[in-house]
Amino acid sequence: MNPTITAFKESPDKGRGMARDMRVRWALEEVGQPYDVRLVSFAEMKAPAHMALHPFGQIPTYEEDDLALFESGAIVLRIAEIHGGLLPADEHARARAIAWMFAALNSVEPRFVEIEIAKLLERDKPWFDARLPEVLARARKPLQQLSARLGEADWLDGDFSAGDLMMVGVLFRAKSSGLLEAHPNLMTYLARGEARPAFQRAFAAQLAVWAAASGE
Ligand code: GTB
Repeated sequence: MNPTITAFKESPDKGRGMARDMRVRWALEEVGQPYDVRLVSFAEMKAPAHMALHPFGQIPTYEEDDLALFESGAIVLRIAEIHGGLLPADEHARARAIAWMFAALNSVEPRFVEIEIAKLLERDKPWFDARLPEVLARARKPLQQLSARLGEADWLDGDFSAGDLMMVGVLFRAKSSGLLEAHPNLMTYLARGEARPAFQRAFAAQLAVWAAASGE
């Protein structure tokens, strides 16, 4: 049986691929695992059936036989562990690829989520204009460091891995911040990830959901 993931019935990003089902779809596409998608509304996400799968009432979730998972990082790791192609065979290289997954999720993504939250929810606060530069500065730092580490390499540590999938997934969401342009090597790295056929298939699949829902 195919695994089933959940995604927004109507994504607020209108199919721009910003929601975190995108990285799960991408991982499934990279390993060639067909999957089913259950689309959920915001109300359905908070209803008991979905809350039993996801304690925070969010997407994505992942069901494979009697295993149910939440958290995009844990889901991508599971996919990478049971299929070939996303984690190196060498034990140390594998551990390093997993470290890059954690780095993407813990050291880079939160800084950009902070920017999104500030712009979305704090614009009307009297301190917004003073705070935003601080928030942006905090996001610039890990980008500088990531750029320095990547250098002119194609991928973060040898061949493309789940670490790159997660990092590119995070940078893809960070594009709208306008902070990536300062680092041409990160822009190239991002473009290299986006050009992968599996990324393209994942993107098209999530866009098709929006197109069907909106009639666009
Ligand atoms: N840490 C979790 C993970 O990595 O899986 C975070 C999951 C999460 O944030 N899910 C969001 C969600 O379900 C969707 S991805 N939100 C609904 C809710 O909390 O009620 C975050 C997201 C949502 C929308 C946009 N957008 O429209 O641009 C971008 C990103």
